[in-house]
Amino acid sequence: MTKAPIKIAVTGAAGQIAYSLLFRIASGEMLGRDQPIILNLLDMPQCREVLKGVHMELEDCSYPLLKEMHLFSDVEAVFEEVDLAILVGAKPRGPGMERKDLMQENAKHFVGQGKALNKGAKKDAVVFVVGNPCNTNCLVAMHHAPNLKKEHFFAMTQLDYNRAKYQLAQKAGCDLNEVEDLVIWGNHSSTQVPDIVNTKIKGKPIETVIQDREWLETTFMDMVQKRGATVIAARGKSSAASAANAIIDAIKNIHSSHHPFSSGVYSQGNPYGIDENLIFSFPLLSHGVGKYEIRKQFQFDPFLEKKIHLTETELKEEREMVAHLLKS
Ligand code: NAX
Repeated sequence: MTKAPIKIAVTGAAGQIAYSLLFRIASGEMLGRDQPIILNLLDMPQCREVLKGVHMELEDCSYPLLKEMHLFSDVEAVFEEVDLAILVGAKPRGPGMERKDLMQENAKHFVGQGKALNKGAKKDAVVFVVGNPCNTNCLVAMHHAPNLKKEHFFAMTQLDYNRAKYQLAQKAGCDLNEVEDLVIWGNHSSTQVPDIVNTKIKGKPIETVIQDREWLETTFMDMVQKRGATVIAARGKSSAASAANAIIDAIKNIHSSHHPFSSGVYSQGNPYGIDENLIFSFPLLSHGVGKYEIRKQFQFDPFLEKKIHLTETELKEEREMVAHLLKS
C-alpha cells in the first residue's frame, strides 16, 4: 500500500547546505525509498531566483517520491501542516560583526519561525535546527511554539559526532562501527565537549585503547571543536556536504528505534544536573519519532566535568543575550 506523503519544510533552501541536502531528501535517502514526500522550500525574497533554480533542478531529477514542491519567501505559510521542519536558514557572521549581534539578528528570525510553526505545523511535528547558533535558535523557536511538543525540538550536533568518530577510529586503527558510546555534550560551538572518558573502542574503555590522554585532551578535542573553522580556511566556504550528510544521519536517528545518538534537546529533567532551560547536547536513545530518553550511565571525571561546565556556561550566556526574545 502506498504511504501518505510526509510534508517537510526546509529553510535556507537556496543556500549551500540545502544544495547538498534537498536532492538526497528527494531521492528517499532520508526517510526511506518507499516514503513519498512534499517539500516546502523557504528562503529570503532576495534569493527567489536562486530558489527557482534549485526547484528546476529538483524537477529535472524526476524523483518518483517527490510528489509536490512549493516555494516560499515568507515564513507565514511555509510550515502549514508540516510533519518535519529543517531550519537551516540563518545569516552568516559578517565582517566586524560581534557574536552578540549575530546572535540577536538570527534569534529574532527564530521568534517568527517559532510562531509560524505554532500556528501551522502539525502538533506532533519534529523541528530540527541547523542554522547557528543552533542550540539557542532552537530554544527561541521552541519557546514560541507552545502547541508543539518540547521533546520534538532538536539542534544539530551530529556533524560534530561524525567528525569525532572518524578521528577516533583513525587513531585507534579500527572500523567506525567499533567506536561506541561516543557523546557530544553541550553547545554546537567551540566549547562543545566530545567525550573522551566514556567512549568505548572495540568494546573496551577508550583509555585502554588510546593511552595517550594528552592527545585526547588537546589534539583530538581541539580538532573536533575547531573543525568547522579549519574547513573554512581550507575550502574558502563552510562545511556543506558533510553538514547535509549529518542532517540525513540525524533525522534517521530521530526516526529510529533503540539507537544511541547525540543531539541538542531540551534539558528539562535531565539526569546530569545541567540547567533545566537550555537546548543541550546529550547522549540519547531513540524509541521512535521524537521519543527518546537521555542515557544516564555516563560518568564525568574532573576534566570532563570542567569542560561540560564551560559549555553549559556559554549556553546560559547565549540565553541571556536573547532573554528579551524569551519573555512573551
Ligand atoms: P548559506 O549562507 O549558504 O545559506 C543560508 C541560506 O539561508 C541563504 O540562502 C539565506 O538567504 C538563507 N536565510 C538566512 N536567513 C534566513 C531566514 N531567516 N529564513 C530563511 N532563510 C534564511 O549557509 P549554509 O552554509 O547553508 O549554512 C546554513 C547555516 O548552517 C549557517 O547558520 C551555518 O552556520 C549553519 N551550520 C550549522 C552546522 C551544525 O552542525 N549545526 C554545521 C554546518 C553549518 O555551519
